[in-house]
Amino acid sequence: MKILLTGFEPFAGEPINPSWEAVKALADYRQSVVSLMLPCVFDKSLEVLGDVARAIEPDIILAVGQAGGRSGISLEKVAINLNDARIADNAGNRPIDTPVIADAPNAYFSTLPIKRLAQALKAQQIDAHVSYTAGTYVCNHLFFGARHLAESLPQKPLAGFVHIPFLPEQAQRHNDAPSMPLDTLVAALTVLVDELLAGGEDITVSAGTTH
Ligand code: PCA
Repeated sequence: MKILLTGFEPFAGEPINPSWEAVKALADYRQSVVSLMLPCVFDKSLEVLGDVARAIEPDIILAVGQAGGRSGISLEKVAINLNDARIADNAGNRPIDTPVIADAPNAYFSTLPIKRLAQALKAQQIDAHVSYTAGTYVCNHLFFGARHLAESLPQKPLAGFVHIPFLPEQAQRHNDAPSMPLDTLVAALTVLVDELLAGGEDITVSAGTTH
């Protein structure tokens, strides 16, 4: 089994991106993980992902990004075919109301067993939940592109996205926003990779709400 695990370079003036800090710590974990840093750039991030995925033929693509201000690990359910950038990306692009991929579906769901992944994290006392929006910036763009790519690859890899909070040193500069220490983030990704390598179906408990 091969897992392509991606993180992002820093963006929005931050010196560090927790996603890459955690993803790089899992490089070659269990001889199964390939860690890849992606540019925080619309389209370019998808080109890099596509090139590497075609070269290494992963069974699973697990993409990770920073969600500053969120607490806990967000197992993303939905990728939408919409770019709507509040700030410019690292190449100065700021698409507004454009599709990620023209003539593609409006949305894709994660093909990872996200409820089981959330449960496995909580069993290790790591705060986690299923999330129903990955936003409209580069992370949603990458998630949508990864799912679209997965449909076109011969091995049809599973593909999904996880948002993680700020590191404590970032949170200090953001009005004490929620954060997780790096060792917890690394532990969280380790749990996710172990669960994915174990394989199996998702669970059928409700992660939803009444509204
Ligand atoms: N987070 C941003 C893009 C890169 C990252 O790590 C997002 O949530 O869209």
